[in-house]
Amino acid sequence: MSTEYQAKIAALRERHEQLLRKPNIPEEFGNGIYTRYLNPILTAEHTPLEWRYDFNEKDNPFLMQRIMMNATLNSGAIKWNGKYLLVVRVEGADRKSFFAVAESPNGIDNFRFWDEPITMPEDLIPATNVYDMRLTRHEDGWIYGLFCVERHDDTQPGDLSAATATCGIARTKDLKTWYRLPDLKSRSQQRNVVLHPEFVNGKYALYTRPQDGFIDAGSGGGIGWALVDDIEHAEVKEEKIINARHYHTIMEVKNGEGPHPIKTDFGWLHLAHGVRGCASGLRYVLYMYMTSLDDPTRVIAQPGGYFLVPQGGEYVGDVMNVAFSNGWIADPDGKVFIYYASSDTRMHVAVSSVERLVDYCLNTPSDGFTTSASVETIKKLIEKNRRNG
Ligand code: M1P
Repeated sequence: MSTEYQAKIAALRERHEQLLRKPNIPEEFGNGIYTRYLNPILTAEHTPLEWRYDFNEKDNPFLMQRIMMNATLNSGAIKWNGKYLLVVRVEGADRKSFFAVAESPNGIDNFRFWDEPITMPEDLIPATNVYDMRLTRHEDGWIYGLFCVERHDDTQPGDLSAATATCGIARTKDLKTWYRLPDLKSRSQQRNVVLHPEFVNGKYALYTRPQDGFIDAGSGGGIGWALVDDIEHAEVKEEKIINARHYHTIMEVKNGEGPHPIKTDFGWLHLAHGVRGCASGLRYVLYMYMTSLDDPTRVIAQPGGYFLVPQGGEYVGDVMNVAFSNGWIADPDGKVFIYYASSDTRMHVAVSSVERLVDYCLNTPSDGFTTSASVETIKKLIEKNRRNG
């Protein structure tokens, strides 16, 4: 290898290392609910150079990227051997998403991909695309990954963009070797399906998101709940909507469960996304709600409006105006790391605590669904502050 080529590789590696080691910085003035960190934690540029470059001078004299990466987004999250692990949706320039693990020692920076992407076994009918894994360490002893499986909708042969969304299910003990189970059977298409971490009435419990088409939630109603007898042959037989969409809210068009809920003394904490339409297209924001410990299908609190929205540069990306989360980690000391993607392009972290999130859920006014209800809520707070001097 020529000295010049060696120097070019060294410079490339040095730049990459600098990016991976860049310390993250918390925002100075947050909203009291969580603290956002200013730098994205993962971008396409964070993917290993070995995935993108052929380092053989003879074969790649111009040191070109042979395989380009487009985005790192919607990541499942889990604490594993003391490290903060994300199962990242990496998207190549060819538009195909695949899963790859990135780990950090502290959850906020220094994320590094493992050497190779995950080899996900196929179900009987191979997928065209897979994405958005939700990780659940289930009490049955397995770690499950539930994800969206996209295939062409062959009932519409003339339409090259017609697709179907199904929930893929795989499980692992080490996040390296994955065992694929049959896809979830369901009358409707499904995306954003999440496995509850505990058995409920001796059954596996799923948060579902029934949808009429690949994009349209349509008559789906909202976030559903289904009990499944056998995870190795999972089927949605009965489904009830536990968190419905509502006119003129942040989830008027669609919603979907984020990561699996966090258990607290006061109930299950849920993070979800809501979608509404506006002149510039769809706007994806995050919101929260809580369900009862006795009955995880009963919503006991739901703050009105959004919890987190894209900010500044986060608005811009492949799909503009999107905040999406399918991963968070609650540490034993109560700290919560919320991993979210902006505009289907890059990953970020915001940090909060179980205590704060419970306070947020239980004490933020709910949506009164009309302007006058919102004004009355504001006036009540003003009055309370007057009384407090
Ligand atoms: O592009 C925004 C998001 O759109 C879909 O989410 P939903 O099914 O709720 O509309 C998903 O494709 C998701 O990956 C994507 O981030």
